[in-house]
Amino acid sequence: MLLIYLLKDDMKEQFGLYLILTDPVAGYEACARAAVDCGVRYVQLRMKNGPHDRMIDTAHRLRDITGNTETRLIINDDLSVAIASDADGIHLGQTDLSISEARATWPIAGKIFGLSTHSMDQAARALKQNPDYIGVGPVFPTMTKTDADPDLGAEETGRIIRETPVTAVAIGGIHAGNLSQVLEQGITNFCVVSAVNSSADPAAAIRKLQEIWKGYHF
Ligand code: 3NM
Repeated sequence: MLLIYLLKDDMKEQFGLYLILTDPVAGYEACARAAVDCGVRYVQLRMKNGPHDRMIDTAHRLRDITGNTETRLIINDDLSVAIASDADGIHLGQTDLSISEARATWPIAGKIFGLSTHSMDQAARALKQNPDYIGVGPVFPTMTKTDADPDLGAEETGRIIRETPVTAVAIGGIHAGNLSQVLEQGITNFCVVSAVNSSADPAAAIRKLQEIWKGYHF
């Protein structure tokens, strides 16, 4: 039994902060550079509105910044942008194309396919699609996602993530003031938008979150 749990945990990446970039006050490039400098493992480009050309252009610029670094670039939703910029992966929502469709369209070894989930049931069903990781949320109320599902709370998010045998990332309403509540549930990976994007000094905002995380993972 212990071995099964050890093997399950082996499949899970432990990286702490996963940063989504949406309209950062400091600008996309400054924010991506801060993430690279702080050793953030994942940066996702999530531009919901705006011309496709601008998204492709921004993705290319972020690719230049993250290329040959430890930081992986993930594109939200739009597979054509992920392919055009040779990103490291794509993040899909429950109503986007399926992971198997995305893998079939982008059959390059090593690309990362992530999926959002919003309940224990969705997380369990997501596993059938064999994602590289799942998002679980919203943990807390969020102003960033207008059509967010009801918040799960830290405890239920923890229960879902502990039950999930693939890498999972908690998301939604997480900031320096409540991150401890998330980490206390044994959750290792967490994602933020506004906690960093709203800061004029993204490196400082990132480091603050990383310091809190280090208090639980030394
Ligand atoms: N996805 P903030 S919540 C992009 O529940 C996103 O899947 C969510 O932004 C989900 O950190 C969310 O500013 C918004 O609350 C997260």
